[in-house]
Order: sequence, then C-alpha cells, then structure tokens
Amino acid sequence: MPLIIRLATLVLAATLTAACDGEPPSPPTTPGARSTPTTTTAATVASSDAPQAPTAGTLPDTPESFATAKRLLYEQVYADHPLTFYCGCRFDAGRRVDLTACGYVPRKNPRRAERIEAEHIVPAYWIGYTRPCWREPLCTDKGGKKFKGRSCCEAIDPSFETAHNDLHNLVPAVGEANGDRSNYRFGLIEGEPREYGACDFEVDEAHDRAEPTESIRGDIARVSFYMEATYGVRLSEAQRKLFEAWDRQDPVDAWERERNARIKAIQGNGNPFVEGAGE
Ligand SMILES: [Ca+2]
Ligand SMILES: [Ca+2]
Repeated sequence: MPLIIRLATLVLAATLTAACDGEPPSPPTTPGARSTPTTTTAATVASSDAPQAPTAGTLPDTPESFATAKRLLYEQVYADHPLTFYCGCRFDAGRRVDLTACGYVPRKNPRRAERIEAEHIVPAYWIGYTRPCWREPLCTDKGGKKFKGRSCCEAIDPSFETAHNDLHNLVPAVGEANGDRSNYRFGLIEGEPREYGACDFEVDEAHDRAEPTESIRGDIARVSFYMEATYGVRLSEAQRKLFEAWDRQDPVDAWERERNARIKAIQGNGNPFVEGAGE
C-alpha cells in the first residue's frame, strides 16, 4: 500500500476507533516497572510506559499480508537458520520438519507436527481482542451479513494488520506445538511432562499456560515488551515480572541480534529491547 494511503487509512481507523470504542483506554502500567533499554531508539519507541493506541506515522512498515510475512520469515530471516523456535527442529525449503533428528514425538497430531507454521509469540487474539473490530460487528460481507473478529480487524483496522504481520513477533514453529500453545500465556508449569519427546515444551490446558525452554525465554520477553511498546498490547503485572526475570536469565545472543538485524532490513525497525540489551 502506498505510504500516503496507508497513513490516510490509519487516521481513518484511529477516528473510527475513537468514535466506536466505548471502552476506557487501557490503564497505565507502573512507571519504571520495566527496565527500559538505554539506546535512543528504545527511548523513542518506549517514551511512555503507558500503552498507547498507535498513531499514523509511528508504525513499522511490516509486510502487507500474512502470506508475505511468512515467505519473508522462512526465505530470508531464517534462510540459513532453519530451526523451529520451541523445539530446535530443522525444517527444509518445503516447510517440512525433520522430527526424527530433533527427537520430537507428536503428542497427538503427527500430520500437523510435520509442517512448519508461523507462530505469533504474542497471539493474534491478544493483539485484537480489545479492538472494536474484534468485539463489534463493524464489518459486512458480500451477502450483507455483519461480522466481527479477526477477519473484520484484518479488513478495517490497519494497525491490527501491521501488528499481526510484524516479523519481530513471528517465529517458525512445529505446527502441532503452535496449535497446542493456542492463545495461552507463557509461564512455568510444575514438573516436566515432556509430551513432545525430546522437545522441552509443555502446555497446560487446564491453566491456559505454555512453558518454553530456558534458552528462548528472554527472546519471548523482549518480543512481548516490543509488542506492548509498539502496539499497546498490554502485559499483566504478573507477566511483566516474569518476563523481566526471563530477560535477565536469558540475555540476547548472537542469533537474536542477527535475526533482529535481518528484520530491521525488511521492515525498517529493530526491537529496542534487543538492541539496547547489554549496552
Ligand atoms: Ca520445560
Ligand atoms: Ca535466548
């Protein structure tokens, strides 16, 4: 979409949002609760701790469709690093996962386990559910039927689509693990049930929770901070505390920096919580 049209639609969406959203804005978070990186970029992006509705001109230039986002993710960002996020399984150009080599044993869906999927670290549901387009039937299909939810947000809320297709928030995952994680929060789960063979990934459906392996906990934290600062996707105080600990325990490594640089080359912005770390 040409920039000028994109800006115009963003302004329109912001106006619609203001006009239609009867809900109060998200309450501010505790100032200083999160350790803010010290770089200029970080200060600019996270100038306030309070999540804000994104405004025209401040959003990154993310891929215009999810199909394009996935293609760029697999073919550019992960081209020479074809490993899944949760389980470290290798995948090929045909987007098929080598489950044997990484010791992944499907829990109950072997067909989905064999294919790679683009996982939203911050789920699409969390990006969308507070928006009017998710909650109110603001859209109308060709047959005149009104609808709401993900499809409606994709159609009329450019900031939703921008966030939804943001490569910083997308990682390749074993399809089954992606499906099982659903919209659950990340957290700690008692014990190590290991329902996926050698993959250190647990999902607790009773408590809507997923536990990632230690080496990606910081990555998850920094992406979550980024999504909050960029798109106002709020963290609960409990999540913030957990992610601050994960950020410290699993600091940025060479691959996370390289991944960030590749995404920055594509969509124009880096994640300040990656770039500012350790400086
Ligand atoms: Ca575990
Ligand atoms: Ca890590």
